Parts: sequence; structure tokens; C-alpha cells
Amino acid sequence: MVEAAVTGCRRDIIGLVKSRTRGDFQKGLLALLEPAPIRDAEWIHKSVSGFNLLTRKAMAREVLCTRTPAELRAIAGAYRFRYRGDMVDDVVGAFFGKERELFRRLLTVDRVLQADHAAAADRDRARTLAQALYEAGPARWGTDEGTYIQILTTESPDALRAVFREFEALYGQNLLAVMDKEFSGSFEKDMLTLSKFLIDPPRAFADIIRKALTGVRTDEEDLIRAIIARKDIDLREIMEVYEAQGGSLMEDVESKTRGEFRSLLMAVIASVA
Ligand SMILES: [Ca+2]
Repeated sequence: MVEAAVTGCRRDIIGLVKSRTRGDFQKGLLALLEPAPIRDAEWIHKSVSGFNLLTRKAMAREVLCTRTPAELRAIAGAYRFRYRGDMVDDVVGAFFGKERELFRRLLTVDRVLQADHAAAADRDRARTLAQALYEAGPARWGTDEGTYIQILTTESPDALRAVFREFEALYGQNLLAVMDKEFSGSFEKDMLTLSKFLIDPPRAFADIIRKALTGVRTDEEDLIRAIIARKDIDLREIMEVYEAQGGSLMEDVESKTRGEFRSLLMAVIASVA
């Protein structure tokens, strides 16, 4: 079954998986077999309808802060098809405060996809944005979160990489460290996840994997999201980043997970190695 799931003859075996497996193994197989937008729509649905607020926030964060605008649109389509509801309305209704505003903008604002100015103009613009972030954070008492939300949900990944570089050049501080200091709780995690994902996606997922494998309790859901769900996207790059930081992904997974779930993870990793 692992073999069939990894090599991908989808439809016919989803029903079989649902009736014959359970637990993390089942979740992992389904994450592999179901089309990505449907799988992500199911995660979002759980995040707006579950009971535990911290778990709900973490699930919403893992999808909303780590998908491209095009992917989020496809997820909203799958969500409408499967649940007959509007994903934006449901997400906005399920969260609150600045986190709700962040999620709402991630789902509704068209991010600039690439910089369309000349390189020199981009540098000036990156500097202006870096200054705005400095004014909204380190330079004032408290933090103007709205400015951070706005810039991080609007600018292109290229522009944001330039903003991070200019911020460090101007103020000698890493913008991630600044956000770590200015924000707290779940919103801090949202902003850091989003920033890392925008700047360097494979690295962001490698960090999630390392945390999931080195915690007191191995976090299987995170491994599903950061390994299995990335198989056809960037798992190879994620593995390279992970191993450049030390350790072998295959060996670490082998020593930290168990049973059929471990076999599945190892087969997925082997398929891109
Ligand atoms: Ca401040």
C-alpha cells in the first residue's frame, strides 16, 4: 500500500486507505493521495471547526502562512466544493484580533508577484519599507502591527528579501529577531512562519521538521505537513537544507518515528533522494 501511495495511483486506493488503516499512517497516506487543494481545504476546515484553540491556530497557520496566493485560491475552491461554504468567511469568523486581520489579508489581498521596477528603484523602495518597519516596531513604544501585516501580505517575495537585507544594513538587526521581540504568542508564530516561508521556503520547512523531530514528543502532524505534503513541491530542496545544517533526514526520521508511519515517511524521502 505504501508503494502504491508513493508511486501514485490515486483514486482507487483512497477508499481502501480509509477503511484499512488508521492513525498517523492513515493521515500520512491521505496527505499523499488526495489532491493538495482538497487536503489543505480539509486542514482549514478542521482549523475553523475544532475545539482546541491553540491547535486550530497552528493548523490555520501551517496552511495560510505557507501557501502561495495561487495555491490559496485553489484551496478556497476545493473548500467551497467540499463544504459548500466560503473559506474566507469561515476563517474570518473563527479567529480574532490581529491574527484574523493577517489571515483575512493572506486570503484576499493580491500579493505583488514580482518587482516591476528597475533594480536601483527597488533598493530605494526596500529601504523605505525597512524604515517603515523600523518606525512601526523598534522606534516606538509598543508595535504598530498593521504596518507589518500590510507589508508582509502585499510585497513580493523578492521585494521582501530586499527589505530584510536593507533592514539589517540600516539598523544592524535581523528583522526576524525584531519580530520575535515585538510580537508574542500565536501572532508571533504566524509572522515568523510567514516571513521564513516568503524568504526561503525550503529552509522554513526544514526548520519545522527539525523542531518536530527534536521535541520531547515527535510531532507527527508537522512531519506530515513538512515532508509528505511537500513531496511533489520542494522536498528535495528541504532535505538539502536540512542536511546542510547537520544530520541525515532519513536517519533522523528512522530513529524518531515508528511503525508503518515510519515506513511511509522513509519511502517518501527515498522517492526524492
Ligand atoms: Ca516597539
